[in-house]
Amino acid sequence: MFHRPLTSAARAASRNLRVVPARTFATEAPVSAARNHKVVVVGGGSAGLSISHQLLHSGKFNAEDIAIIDPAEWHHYQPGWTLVGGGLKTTQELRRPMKSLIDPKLKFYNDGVATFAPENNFVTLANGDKIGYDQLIVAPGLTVSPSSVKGLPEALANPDAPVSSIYTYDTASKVFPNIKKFEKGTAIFTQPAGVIKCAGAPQKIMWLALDHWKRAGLYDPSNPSSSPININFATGLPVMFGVPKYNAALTQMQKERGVNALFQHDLVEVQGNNAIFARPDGTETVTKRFDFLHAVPKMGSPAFVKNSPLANAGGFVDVDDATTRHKKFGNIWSAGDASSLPTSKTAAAVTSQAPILVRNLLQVLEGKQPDAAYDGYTSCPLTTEYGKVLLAEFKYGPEPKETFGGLFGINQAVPRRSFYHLKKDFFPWVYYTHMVKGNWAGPKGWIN
Ligand code: UQ1
Repeated sequence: MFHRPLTSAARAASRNLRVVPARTFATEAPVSAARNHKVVVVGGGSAGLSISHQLLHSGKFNAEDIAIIDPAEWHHYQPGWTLVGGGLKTTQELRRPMKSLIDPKLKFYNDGVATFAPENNFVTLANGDKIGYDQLIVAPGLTVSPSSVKGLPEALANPDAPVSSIYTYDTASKVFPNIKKFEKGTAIFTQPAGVIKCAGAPQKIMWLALDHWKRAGLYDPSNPSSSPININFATGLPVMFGVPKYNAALTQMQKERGVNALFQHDLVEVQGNNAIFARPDGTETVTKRFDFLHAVPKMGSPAFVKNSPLANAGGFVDVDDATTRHKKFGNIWSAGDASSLPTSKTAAAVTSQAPILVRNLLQVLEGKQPDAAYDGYTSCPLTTEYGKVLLAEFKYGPEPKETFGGLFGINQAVPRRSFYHLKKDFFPWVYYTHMVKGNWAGPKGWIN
């Protein structure tokens, strides 16, 4: 067993973690001894793994100085689920056993977090164990909630219902069979109002499906009204995309391809073949009949974050937009989907956030001020058809920040085959071979 002297913060934490005498609560198991780490990372997703391994590579930590907490058995490459919906990959090939991705020098607690105690520097696991820390990184991601839409869980679970979603592991593999089965009638693709992972994905899957039906002779973009299939994009938002430059390209595409856009239509209920949408004023609802539905549930931060002292009003871990450091607790940090960082939630964003967080945390451990600033970089490689991707890349503003823009006069709002291969082949490869291992900083390339 590895031993090291406790730091003052860890000592303070351990004082608060005294073992409760079993005889006091004869019916309860005794609380196990406290464990302390220099850094505790909540979440073994894209952010948690990148950050843990980048910290480890700094050379400033010994075995088990850093701990990761995550209840999951599997780690999923979620950016690939759009390709699963398009019939190009399987969910099984995109996942890895969580344990296989964690360096043996990191302590892994394969359990969920129940509560935070930021004043006393420990977290309590679902099993009741208390884990103390000097520095805490909170990166548990977003929770996808199919039950946020009435009737949706039942429709998704029914193998005969023409209702599917790329947004969960269990339902992503239903999407392509449904696309293939569909020959006639009204297709609706939805996007909720509110924060979701990868805000471009709800239309990525629509563009792939449109292309499939076009190739099958079931949809003619130049003459949609005489086609057997008609296609609707029902979004809670007022536009196709939140960044003006890419919105212009995608709105033109929507019009040219004969897609009927229903803006500010927020799916609230699925009832048989009817989809019911809320409108912004909150009074009227709109009901649309469908023969094919791709639904995107609402999402939010996990309850143990939302109901904690760490959360802002929206439920996200309340960190500084530039440093990623918590606004109230100086030894707490956050990156990824559960953070309050006001940018689009993607794995690409994590490639930029992780090195900033790591640099700033190491500065603080040395008694210095955080000096690295995140600019809001994020990206959305948006499939517009089989073989083409529009590579939206932007930062706070939102303003474009294109890696290849300007090079040879490339305009990333124009879909390209090379971007498609980045999305389909390069990103999934670099993700598992380098990013989760702490060696990939996205547009900045390899670390070290
Ligand atoms: C990226 O690094 C990455 O992760 C491996 C993605 O996939 C999730 C991306 O979508 C993007 C855009 C990047 C950024 C890297 C480059 C080279 C633009």
